[in-house]
Amino acid sequence: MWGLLTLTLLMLVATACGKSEDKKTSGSTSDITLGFAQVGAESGWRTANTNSVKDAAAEAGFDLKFSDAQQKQENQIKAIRTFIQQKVDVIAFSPVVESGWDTVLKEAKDAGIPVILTDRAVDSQDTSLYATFIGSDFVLEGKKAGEWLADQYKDATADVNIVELQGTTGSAPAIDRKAGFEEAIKGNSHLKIIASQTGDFTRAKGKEVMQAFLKANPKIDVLYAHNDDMALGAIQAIEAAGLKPGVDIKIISVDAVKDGMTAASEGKINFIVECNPLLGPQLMDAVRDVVAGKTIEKRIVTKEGTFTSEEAKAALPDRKY
Ligand code: GZL
Repeated sequence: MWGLLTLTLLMLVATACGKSEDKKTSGSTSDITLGFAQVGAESGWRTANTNSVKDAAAEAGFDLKFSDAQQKQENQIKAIRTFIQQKVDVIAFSPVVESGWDTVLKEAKDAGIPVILTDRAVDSQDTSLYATFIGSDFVLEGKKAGEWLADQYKDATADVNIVELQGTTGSAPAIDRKAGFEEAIKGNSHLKIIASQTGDFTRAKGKEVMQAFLKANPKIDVLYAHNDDMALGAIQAIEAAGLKPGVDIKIISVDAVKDGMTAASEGKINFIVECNPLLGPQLMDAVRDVVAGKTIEKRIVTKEGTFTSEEAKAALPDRKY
């Protein structure tokens, strides 16, 4: 009897010691290598997001391998494959578009490397392909934008012509911000989206598409831009056309980065929905937990608010990005 008990105890200790050799369960974080495949550097939001990831990885003492995909899915897939060859401990990325990830995510899974999604989601049906998604609720962001507009025009008796600058085609924020906005305004038949086109989240494209909107539509009352950078580009086009942004054309935007908040404080943007880019600390906590073998929430939502022009003016001095 005692012999069996002793043998069992010895086996338990051996197993524990054996496991402690494997850093994946020992919880030691000093030698964690994280591969991060970033979308690109298309906007002020993206720059703030990249800085947050890099600063938090340095703070955590992780070895960060970082790649910038210049908004191309094939570059992100290449980076993920490189991380797999390098046998990193965890892979994290912000998928530039929702679809086309199953194959490379299966390769990571087969290599035993956990994947964390940050900022944008994928449409993979197999949720075992990633440990968690850390980021905003984009449908809610679109709803907040639409609800503000619906309230502004609740007593409208004539049509209100809206033009929409969409984010990158096929990306989760573009799909969901559009859906949330349309849901929120559908109760008022006067609110009409008369033109909607992608500005790819960039200032240059936002300006170009807004110039085309202005040429094709004699009466534009409202611009809904899926991010501040496109709104700022559109403002240049609106002013070049001799119109006053925020007055002749009401502007609603998403992100609340410093340049957007500055435009809002000047009354050029009327309402901004915040989208928090500072995901670095939450990501490193998730990396630590995954390496330690802990189970984590499948969805970690970031907290964020909204700003009218007045609120943006008050908040601007304290903004971190
Ligand atoms: C949203 C993020 C979007 C921002 C844009 O989480 O993916 O991409 O709204 C950025 O500014 O380019």
